[in-house]
Amino acid sequence: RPRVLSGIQPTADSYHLGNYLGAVRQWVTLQEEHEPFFFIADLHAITVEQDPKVLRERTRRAAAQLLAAGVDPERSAIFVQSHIPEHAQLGWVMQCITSFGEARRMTQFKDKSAKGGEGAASVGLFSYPMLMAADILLYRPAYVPVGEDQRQHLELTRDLAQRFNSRYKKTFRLPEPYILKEVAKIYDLQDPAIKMSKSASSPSGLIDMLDDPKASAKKIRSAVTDSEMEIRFDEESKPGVSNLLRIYSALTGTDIETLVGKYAGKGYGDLKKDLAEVVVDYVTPFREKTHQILEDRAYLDGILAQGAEKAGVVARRTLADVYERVGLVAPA
Ligand code: AQP
Repeated sequence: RPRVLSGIQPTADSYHLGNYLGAVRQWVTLQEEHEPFFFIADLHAITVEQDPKVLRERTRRAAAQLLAAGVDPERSAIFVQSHIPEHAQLGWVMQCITSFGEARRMTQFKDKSAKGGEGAASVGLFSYPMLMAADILLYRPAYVPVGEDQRQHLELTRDLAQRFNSRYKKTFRLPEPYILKEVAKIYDLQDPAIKMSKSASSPSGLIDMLDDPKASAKKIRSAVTDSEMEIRFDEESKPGVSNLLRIYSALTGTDIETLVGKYAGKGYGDLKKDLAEVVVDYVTPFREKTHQILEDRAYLDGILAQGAEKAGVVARRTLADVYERVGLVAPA
């Protein structure tokens, strides 16, 4: 079975709808036919300052949400990135084969460092894509399910894999991005020109999966649309309505065309009211399940230990190959 690998950062109390639809939901379907490795990216989280107590709590919450979403620990290795030291170790090797210029071209760094100025951003934030390349290449996966915003990092990962393979010896498999067009980018409800994001969205632009469902319903009902009346899918001129249709379609499995037909002659209010109900029905059991899982910390930590054991075997083997190929002397 081909391997899949993906990660998510524990940088919020809850996943938002973009993380969930753009990434995590694909993890659940992919685990059926693949050998999956899914991790909580706590080392990535500390590229910006974190409260240690909150980070620990969020790491467990992130894992609990994966289980609540349907990631099955019997099929998938679910683990915490920092439990596998090879991520940081291979990350260093990746930094050493990346040029400063190509790291500089990463748009996420430009965006994330724009606020405080490049000089204030951490070196870790700058080298984040090289750690991400290591996260991926360690497991030699065939596919990496992510949202559209990660495409550039994945291209860098492929470039680095290729560079390493040709400079030393074929070591890495070139991973393919697995990006579902329909949900690759879920937009902010208040500003449909930007992606739904924990750092850039206002609270009313973002649906948290663990938020009070009533609050989420309200956010859907007050989503920004446009001054026309007609419900149709047109991302250029109707980004707000198109975003709502995408979310509606993804949560119900109804295609957008059918939805447009269903709402012919109806108003934005009808669409929003119905979608608000769909969202409530979707997040309510997810939220309950997550809280239930969080109550049994021993169970959760046990799953993370089991995942780390599985991941560690693969990661150690890859790193040993890499160190040997680079010319590092193995300890006697
Ligand atoms: N709006 C989105 N639509 C579709 N997919 C998305 N992802 C994030 N936002 C959207 C995907 O979610 C996965 C996990 O993301 P992450 O935890 O690594 O954080 P991120 O990519 O940095 O996204 P956030 O949550 O918006 O955080 P900030 O605001 O810090 O950038 C990834 O696969 C991502 O593509």
